[in-house]
Amino acid sequence: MSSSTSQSISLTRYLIEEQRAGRINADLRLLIEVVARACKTISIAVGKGALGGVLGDAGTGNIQGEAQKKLDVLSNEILLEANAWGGHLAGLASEEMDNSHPIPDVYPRGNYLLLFDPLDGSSNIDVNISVGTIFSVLRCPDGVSHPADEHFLQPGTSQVCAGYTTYGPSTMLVLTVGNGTHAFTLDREVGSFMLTTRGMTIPEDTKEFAVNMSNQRFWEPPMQHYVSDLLAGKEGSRGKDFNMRWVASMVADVHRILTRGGIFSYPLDSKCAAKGGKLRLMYEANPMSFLVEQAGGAANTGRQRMLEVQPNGLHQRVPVFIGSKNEVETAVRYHLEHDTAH
Ligand code: P6P
Repeated sequence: MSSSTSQSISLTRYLIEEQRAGRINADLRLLIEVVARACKTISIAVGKGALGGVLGDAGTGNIQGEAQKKLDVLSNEILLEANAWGGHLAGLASEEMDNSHPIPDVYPRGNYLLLFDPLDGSSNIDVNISVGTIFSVLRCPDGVSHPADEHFLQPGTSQVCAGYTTYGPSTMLVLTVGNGTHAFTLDREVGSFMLTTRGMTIPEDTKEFAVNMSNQRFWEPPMQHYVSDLLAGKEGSRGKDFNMRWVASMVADVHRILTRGGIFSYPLDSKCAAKGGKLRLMYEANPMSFLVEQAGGAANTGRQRMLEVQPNGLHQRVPVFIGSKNEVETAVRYHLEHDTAH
């Protein structure tokens, strides 16, 4: 749900105005412009589909134990190359790389750390469903010129910027630098991201939930109870009927929620509990949580505010409840009441 739309303001103008207001500096402005430009290149590659010769598996695997799609690898390379020479970064980390990478010594180094999932939801590419790029920006600790993995392990509250690009019917960049969440749509004829929603606002209540129901038998009891009450509809304790959506592409599901409300959950289940969850904290849950909180929503692990989780690993996984504030709080209450009673 948008509070206002703004015409003819490009991403560049928006960032200049944020810098003029003192909310970002020149290096962060350059970082965002560079990432946005890389996402335009990814959008072109994704948009070619079968005609681009980049569908299907790359024949390699990543640290997640997932088969990499050709577009996963290509998107990762596009973001690495785009960010190497600008002098705005000290290092970067990706879902597709085991460890973080410092900026090569041949280039100047900056004060920011960039983390990204270069192509989230890539299992959907071969069936032409929306996918996206998710990114998060942290400050490099003072005095650290060659950051290592541990320098990235900062809680989500330390983010200075977060965003995603969704490659759907239109290509959209959704961004926050801590002053609201704003949506930009790619004008393909001009090649610029144009501000189309200033101040995305998530309704505090919702009748729509997003979860992979096929995992129901593996969920913890509080999640079973919570979803059972959703499914009971107006005859049940919630007193209203709910609708369900599940794209299996976090960017698409979260974008819908930022646009019209809802709750998205990938809870603990007995299949992923040993890993801590399914979704990754540093470059999926944290950036999405920053964007959603800036739009008046909430994000939680079921037992803790997402942005306050102290990371213990670059590829750490967490359970996720994110979206309409009051619905997330309801889901968390089911978990806390269960924990108190047992
Ligand atoms: P499942 C995509 O692989 C992803 O990381 C998220 O984008 C998405 O929400 C989730 O996994 C889908 O998981 O188990 O439904 O395939």
